[in-house]
Amino acid sequence: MDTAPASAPASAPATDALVALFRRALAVHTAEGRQPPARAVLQAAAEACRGLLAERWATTQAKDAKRGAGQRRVHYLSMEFLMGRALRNAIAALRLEPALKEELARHGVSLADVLEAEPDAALGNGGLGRLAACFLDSFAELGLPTFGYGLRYRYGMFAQGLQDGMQVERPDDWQREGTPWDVERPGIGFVVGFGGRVEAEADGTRRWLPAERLRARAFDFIVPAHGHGHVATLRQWEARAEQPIDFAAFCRGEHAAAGAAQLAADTLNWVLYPDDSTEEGRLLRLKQEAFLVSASLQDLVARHLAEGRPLSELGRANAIHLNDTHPALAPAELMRLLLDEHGLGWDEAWAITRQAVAYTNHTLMPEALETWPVWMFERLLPRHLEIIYRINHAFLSEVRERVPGDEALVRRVSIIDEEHGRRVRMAALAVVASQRVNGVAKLHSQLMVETIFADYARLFPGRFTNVTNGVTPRRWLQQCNPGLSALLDSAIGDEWRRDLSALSALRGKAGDPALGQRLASVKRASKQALAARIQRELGIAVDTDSLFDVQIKRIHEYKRQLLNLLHVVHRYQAMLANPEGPEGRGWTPRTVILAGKAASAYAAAKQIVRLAHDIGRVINADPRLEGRLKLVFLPNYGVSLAEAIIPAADLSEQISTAGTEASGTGNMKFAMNGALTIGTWDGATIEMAQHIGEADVFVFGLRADAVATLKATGYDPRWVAAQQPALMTVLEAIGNGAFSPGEPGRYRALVDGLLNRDPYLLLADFADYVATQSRVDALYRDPVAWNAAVLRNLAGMGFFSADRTVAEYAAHIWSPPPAMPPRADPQRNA
Ligand code: 26V
Repeated sequence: MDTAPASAPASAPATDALVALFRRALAVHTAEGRQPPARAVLQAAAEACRGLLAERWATTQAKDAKRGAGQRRVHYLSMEFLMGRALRNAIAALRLEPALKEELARHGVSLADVLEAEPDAALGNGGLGRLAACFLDSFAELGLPTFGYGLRYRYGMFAQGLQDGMQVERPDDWQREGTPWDVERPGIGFVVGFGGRVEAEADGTRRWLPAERLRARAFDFIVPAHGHGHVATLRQWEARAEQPIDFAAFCRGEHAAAGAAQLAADTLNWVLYPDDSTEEGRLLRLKQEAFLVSASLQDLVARHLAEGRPLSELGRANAIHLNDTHPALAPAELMRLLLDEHGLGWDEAWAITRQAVAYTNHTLMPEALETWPVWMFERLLPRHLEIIYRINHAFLSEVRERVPGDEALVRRVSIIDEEHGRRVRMAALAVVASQRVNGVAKLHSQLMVETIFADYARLFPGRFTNVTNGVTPRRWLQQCNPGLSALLDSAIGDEWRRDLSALSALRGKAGDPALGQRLASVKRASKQALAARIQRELGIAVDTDSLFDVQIKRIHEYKRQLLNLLHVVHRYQAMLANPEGPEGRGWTPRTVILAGKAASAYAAAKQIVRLAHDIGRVINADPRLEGRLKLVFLPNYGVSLAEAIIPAADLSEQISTAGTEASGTGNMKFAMNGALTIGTWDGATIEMAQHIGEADVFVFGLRADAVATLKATGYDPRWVAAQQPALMTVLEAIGNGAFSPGEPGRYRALVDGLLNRDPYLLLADFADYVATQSRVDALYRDPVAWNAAVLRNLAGMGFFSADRTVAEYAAHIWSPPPAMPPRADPQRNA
């Protein structure tokens, strides 16, 4: 891997030049004599940074274009990039903070207010999108030749409001006041077709005549490295109609009809997929995926040719990475470009495609495995469907040859599912076309080849591998937690800022009580800041000496926010029944903090949000608790809210049913910020425990093999509950309306669902969870021991840097394949 810097961080004269640029921009955006509004300052700062970033972008591109045979350019295709805010990262990377602060002081503006004025770029749902954003940061840091490719959604992930505790979704109009970071690329645009028909030419080649043609326009977001001048690019596509206005119709006075084509194009860009509950919604989603893939691959091919490289080298010089199956049309589109636009033969085109493509799976949830009805392909992507049929035909012939006589196997692995009304299985296409397929944590990668991809793993054993996730320590430690970062610098030096594995030096110092005390005071300051925010936004007073117990992530049944709530209700009941606490030792005060969005069509998840609110309302107002238990649901979870919450957490809840959470990445962010983890033996939490030492992680519950056995042998949740009076009391209170007195039956169905089915085994894990929470209480009462455990946690977190993750991808997945054997391939495309 080449990590040679293109240039150093902004030098002193460069900083002066940036400040001058900033002043000029600010003068333009500010009315004479007035204090500039935070938004104008943000705009000016972004403009100043953007100039330097654009220069670095040009230098980076020139260098990457000349890369040798040992290095490929990586194209990371993702429907989601959860970038969050950009200003703090940019000024950290450009070492601009001191100069900017000084400049702002002259205007009486605080940098903190300016940072808060920036809207989040929330173009993602959750972990998968945030991982893509962390990877961009590491792409830049490692100096890899890369392009991230996504869509420029007009509205991001919906904004979550709470009305009477119920989630309401509002559009996230994040571009309302412009997007100061985007660099428009006027020269770059591609036509993407949809629908129409395919004709056979006289020479046997196929010609696609699309009915609709959209133009993809490029907007670049530039991601700086922190240690040097290399940058990464996130190129996001926006759709425009080829003919934005039907002029004749307009002149006839048919104004709406005149704009219909542009409206159709706009619709494609409007929203990030919030749910899949309607057929129109699903069609639009498929169209978005095809648009992303086609524009990105046309861009790739054009750049490859512009670099003066032959098409035969395309797969060796370029990697195409599929972030889950959402861009899994890529192999079909690349085949189409190579066959129909560039005249290659099938075998050569397929060899190139196979060399280039790799795929990461991010979930084993069966409902998340994308399939599309064949009729949708016929309607939108007829040429791609032909190509997929031919890929499938060749693949199934190979299967029949290698495993003769097993037609059941053929049906199971076919890219076309014939049993549910003919559907295209996108994961099958991705697996068949990929050089490598990886999971995102060891357990997940193992379960992946044992369950959803078992047949493919037997057919292609060398294809499957694991790369455990990581997060960028720049955003998730240095920037969100300057207090802890300064403490680390003074305790072990600042090498950890360049190489996170240097955190291991803390292990030898974990027993130092003075260091523990300094750690505790850093934590206290973060908790005070969060408490002030909770007071301001929700009017709830929380005790900053209480244990901050945090679960923040998408709301989903498998993540078991409901198990957390069962514990809260149990604790509430136990505190009332026994005010002196277990064995008269008193109750360890706790503030339980939840945040997360429920998919808009996911009724069960929305009920959990409402229940959290209802329980909080009762508990927070009960004077008998004397403030020793609070439950807070912070609305509108997103990257920036996470950056504020995580440094303040004492305890991180990672309590998914074992075997369901592919990796988790929040778990890593918490541990890097000095929280201890209570968690199941699931996802990357397992590897965290192994790196930290199992004694310093609160592990509980059934493991994945026990979960599978219990389910296979017959799980009876009602029987489990009947054995545990304390659990029964919790369920009865919720089910009988103790937290919803105005509507006692509100949670009856939810409780019945647990007693009758409980597919995520909450009741089976309840007792161990509660017992483990008591162990947490006990350790918290001993600050010296707690702080030592926190330090040992930090010491073990070096492995979970996205820099390590991306370096593993570069070494094992994106390394150049051997040269292709020369092939005589007279066959043209067919
Ligand atoms: C989920 C949803 C839910 C709402 C509707 C739209 C939509 C679209 C896509 C998905 C896919 C979820 C896949 C995902 O985010 N997986 C997460 O990936 C993380 C990064 O690898 C990993 O840490 C998490 O464990 C895994 O859940």
